[in-house]
Amino acid sequence: MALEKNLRWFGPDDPVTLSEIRQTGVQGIVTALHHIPNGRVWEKSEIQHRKAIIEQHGLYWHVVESLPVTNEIKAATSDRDIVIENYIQSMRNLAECGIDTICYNFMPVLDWARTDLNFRTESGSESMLFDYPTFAAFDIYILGRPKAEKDYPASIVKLAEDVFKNMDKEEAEKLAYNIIVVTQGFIDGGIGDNYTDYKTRFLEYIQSYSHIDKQDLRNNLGYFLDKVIPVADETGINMAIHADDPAFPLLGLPRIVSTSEDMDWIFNRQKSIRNGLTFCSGSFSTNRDNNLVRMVNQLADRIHFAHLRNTQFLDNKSFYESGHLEGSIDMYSILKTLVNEQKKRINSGRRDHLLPIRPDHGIKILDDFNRRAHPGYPLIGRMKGLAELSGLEAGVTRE
Ligand code: CS2
Ligand code: MN
Repeated sequence: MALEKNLRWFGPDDPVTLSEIRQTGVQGIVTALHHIPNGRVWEKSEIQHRKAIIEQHGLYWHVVESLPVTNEIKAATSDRDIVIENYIQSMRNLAECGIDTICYNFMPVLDWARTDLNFRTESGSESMLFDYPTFAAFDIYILGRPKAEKDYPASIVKLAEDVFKNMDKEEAEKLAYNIIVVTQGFIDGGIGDNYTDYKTRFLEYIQSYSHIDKQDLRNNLGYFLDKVIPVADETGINMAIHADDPAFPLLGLPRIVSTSEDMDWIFNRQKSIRNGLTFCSGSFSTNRDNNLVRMVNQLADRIHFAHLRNTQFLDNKSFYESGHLEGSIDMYSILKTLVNEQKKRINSGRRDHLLPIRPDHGIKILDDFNRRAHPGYPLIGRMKGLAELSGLEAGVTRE
């Protein structure tokens, strides 16, 4: 037995094809019905159609990433019950089609955040960087969020000012466009290219959370879990909440899936094992207070899906994606825990013992420079990550 290997595929519009993915040796595809607007029901016919395409390529689909939890639910607007009803219907439809794992996140407004999508490394490959002062420059000076400077230490505000002064107009606009549009649009249908006034739209979104603090956001997640986890129990679906990326508050908005304490709160709210997580090593690692090895051990029995990648820490909360094995986190110990967890599940007769993993993101290398792919999702770089993780797993298992 081995951990189930997957790659993410963004559907028929993804420049990376299923035949290419098949050649990397993975068993499964992790995907979503990206063409269905957020909050609408995923009809069975649509799910079956997508599943058939994947299976025709000799691949398997049982993990959804993501069934988006929309703003109505996160911010508890008056429409949230309607959207939750739709969510539940999608869960039922997925279960009837044999899909048993749903990854989702509860980050308000912004999913993952990076300030440089073409960060050159020494070897000439390209990675992604989160530079905290640059993010602050975006927030305070480019977006102009009211009172934004209050959310940063004075030293960061000072650095941000310098960053901003050294940028020309075009660079400033590109930074905003990358953060608001380029990294969000393709993920779960955030603000896409269809908005010309994306900065205004983005500020309005942030504004709609002005009355929501950490406890309120937790209550909104709790409300959602109270409705969906009983359905997960009934249908056999594993719900897998994704870690915040980065795992600390941004833009003055609370983040509640960042630490061990957050995970305890979530799992106490609904005790069923179906209420689980997507253990994203790269995301959790960005909070320096997190001890990843301890976390993976504590959370192991609720890990329904794992995203594996490494980060290299820099000063001031900054970091870049350093590949899958190299970097600040101990991937060996993480994989070892996952391999042991799989054994435990098999021995105790747990049916969900496939333990799907995927290399999260990849570094742009070699022929990736001649090909199109979404930021973070180049084929060759991800395949390198997959190979490294698979090799490490083989060693851990043999040992
Ligand atoms: C992903 C996340 O690309 C990525 O960084 O790991 O964006 C993830 O797909 C979502 O947060 C899950 O809802
Ligand atoms: Mn992830």
